[in-house]
Amino acid sequence: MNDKPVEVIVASEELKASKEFKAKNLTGKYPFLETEEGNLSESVAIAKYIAHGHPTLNGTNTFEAAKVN
Ligand SMILES: N[C@@H](CCC(=O)N[C@@H](CS)C(=O)NCC(=O)O)C(=O)O
Repeated sequence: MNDKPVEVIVASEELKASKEFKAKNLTGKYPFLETEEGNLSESVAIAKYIAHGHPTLNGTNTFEAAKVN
């Protein structure tokens, strides 16, 4: 994930109302992340996905990792 570009889209009401977007984002809530592996919702799941494998975002030891969680 660290070396992949991220495109941030602030969804307009028109985009949110589109059939294509509703099919991707079943909950209709934000944040929402599209990845090559599939789509994710829930902010904590998205944050953990982004932080996975990063040298410091998940903390540098078990205690820090617990604080992040
Ligand atoms: N538990 C979800 C809550 C997501 C949520 O309620 N997001 C709000 C915005 S903060 C939302 O999408 N509301 C509907 C909308 O904006 O159309 C998470 O942590 O991601």
